[in-house]
Amino acid sequence: SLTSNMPIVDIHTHVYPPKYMELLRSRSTVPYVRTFPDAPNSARLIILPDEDDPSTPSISRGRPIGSEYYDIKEKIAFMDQHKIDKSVISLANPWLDFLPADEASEAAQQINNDINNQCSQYPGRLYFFGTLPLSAAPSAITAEIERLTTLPYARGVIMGTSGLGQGLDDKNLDPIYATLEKHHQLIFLHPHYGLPSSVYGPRASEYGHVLPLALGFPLETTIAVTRMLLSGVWDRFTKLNVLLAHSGGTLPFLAGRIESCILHDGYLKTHDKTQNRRHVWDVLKSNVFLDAVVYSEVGLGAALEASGSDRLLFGTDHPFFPPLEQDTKVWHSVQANYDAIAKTFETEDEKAKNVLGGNAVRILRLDS
Ligand code: 5CU
Repeated sequence: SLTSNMPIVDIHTHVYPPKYMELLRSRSTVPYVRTFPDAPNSARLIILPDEDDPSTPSISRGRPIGSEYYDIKEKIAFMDQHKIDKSVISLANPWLDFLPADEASEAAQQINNDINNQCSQYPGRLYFFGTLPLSAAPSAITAEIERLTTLPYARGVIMGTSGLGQGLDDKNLDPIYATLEKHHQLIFLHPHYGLPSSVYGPRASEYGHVLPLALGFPLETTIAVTRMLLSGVWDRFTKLNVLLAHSGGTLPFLAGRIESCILHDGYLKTHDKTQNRRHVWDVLKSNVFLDAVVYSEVGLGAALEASGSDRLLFGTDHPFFPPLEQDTKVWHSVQANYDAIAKTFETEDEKAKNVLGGNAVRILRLDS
């Protein structure tokens, strides 16, 4: 808490700063923000690829969006309520993935300046992961990475899994990975696109957002990272650091199976792709950081085993997953992550403190 010597740091906490809200409000295709005639006073945020079905009643389309998404005072109030000393805020999905190439660079600059400005209002309490203009030319993307190093509160970048449009195993990303590696800027890798909606079956609309959020998101992350591994990203960029959302999706749990499938793959063997490669276990312990946003000590245990307690970082996912009951002050989603850490490190106070904040301060240089 604010009084103990080790701060509590939330590294998974989102904002839509004013410039991005302007953009969302100006649009009528996903992603967008709008009100519907039957509820003119409550705006809805429509961001996921399958949320825009016109047959869905407007009161359940997307999710409600209020000032907790863009008013930085509300972020600070949430932090105070939950005993969080520092937050590393990031633009929420889908970032700028959808913008035409000629608009992306300027939008990224404005949004990064906007968020840096939000941080500057609370020195020492707020830092941020920047946004990249991924639809622009690679030179524009690397220019923004370089520019971010001059913004005092920037501590890395947030990215989805689409990369330049073809995923994170795309060789055309090499200059971007090289620039990030050179400047010691980590990638906060976060899902957005999920899985094709056909996997959820014909009754998917009866299940709210559970299947895409609980399973689509983590599997998307797992697949993206496995593609990076298979394409040799970490063989070429041995110092490239990635912070994986939601405790790595299912990567810690499935790492053994991934290694076994590589070992038994005849195609990879005949194409000489299994020699001199770095193993997923090595990458998990050298290049990967995992957030502790998994809501249970079972998942946290897998993350801990895979990457070690010095690579786990507390997060909340605020302002997503608010309590559905009115007037609940402490969010269940946040408490579940606190409880999982407390149970996992019941007898290891130092490690608990590091996961809650010490690791973030060290890895993201939050004391400077
Ligand atoms: O509830 C959701 O849709 C989301 C989302 O889109 N992004 C996120 O980070 N958490 C929850």
